[in-house]
Amino acid sequence: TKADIEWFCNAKLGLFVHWGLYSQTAGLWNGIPSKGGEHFMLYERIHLKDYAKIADDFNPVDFDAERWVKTAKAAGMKYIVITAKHHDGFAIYNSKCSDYNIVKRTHFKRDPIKELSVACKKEGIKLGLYYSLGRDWEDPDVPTDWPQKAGRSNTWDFPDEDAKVLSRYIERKVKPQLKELLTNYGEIAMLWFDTPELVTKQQSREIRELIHSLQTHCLINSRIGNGQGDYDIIEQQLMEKIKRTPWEACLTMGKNWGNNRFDTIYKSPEMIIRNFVDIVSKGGNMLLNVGPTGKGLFPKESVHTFNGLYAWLKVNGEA
Ligand code: FUL
Repeated sequence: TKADIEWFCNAKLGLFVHWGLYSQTAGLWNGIPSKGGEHFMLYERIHLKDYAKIADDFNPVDFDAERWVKTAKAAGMKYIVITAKHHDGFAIYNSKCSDYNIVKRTHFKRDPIKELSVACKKEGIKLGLYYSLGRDWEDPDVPTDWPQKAGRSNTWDFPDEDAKVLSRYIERKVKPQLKELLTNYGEIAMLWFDTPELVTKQQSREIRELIHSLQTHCLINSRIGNGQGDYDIIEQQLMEKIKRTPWEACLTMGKNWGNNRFDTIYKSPEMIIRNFVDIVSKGGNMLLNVGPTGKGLFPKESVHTFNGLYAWLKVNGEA
């Protein structure tokens, strides 16, 4: 309803967090710079059994949910959206319906989404979850639409495209995982979906209904597909024409979304602030991305930007 989206229309600024197995390798695979950032499993056609081994080393002992949330809050952010599951299919929460997750596969064994939900509640920050809908490189049932749309699915472990049935993946993994995410972590402010191209209108509708049957006030971004979202997304292109409001522009500070040691050029705090002013003046929110390291820390370049953002907001009465 209109009332549900009101907080979002006034939020202006949120923190996007891309964090997963790709944060551990951070651009290096077998000692060689890999192609593709958080998409490197796809770009390098890495077999699932090899990619899954990253979990043996992924032990983010420095992860401190409260510190993350406080940093975001101090920089004027009103909400956080974190990758519960990115395209690689690996969940960074305790999932009962897929063992391919941080609690079952890593020595870390903790549930970051749980810890973040507690910290967000304490600090009065809203928590949203990114969920890769149309891409999942762990699942054998996601068709690729090859060659027009390369990369949607894992064609190297699961080459038989004719055998793939998207609805099987949706019923087996997507819906059960969404149920978990909307049941086990208190109030979820929004679900941030991605890559819905092959999802049918019926499927988008069913997913929307499922979400609202569990949490009536949960917002949904437009990438649930088929016009079933509550707000529009603009990714990295700031001057694009806005089709409708409410809307949100998401941008990275570097080049990739996930932490990458070869990301050397970061947008300056000034550039981020200029973008922020531009977005907000057109009625949007800025969802600014950070890619924490494999140890669970925000890169120093990002912290520098947060500080700059905070200083500007303070001077201008926004913080
Ligand atoms: C894109 C993804 O492919 C990127 O990895 C990132 O998550 C961005 C926000 O959305 O579609």
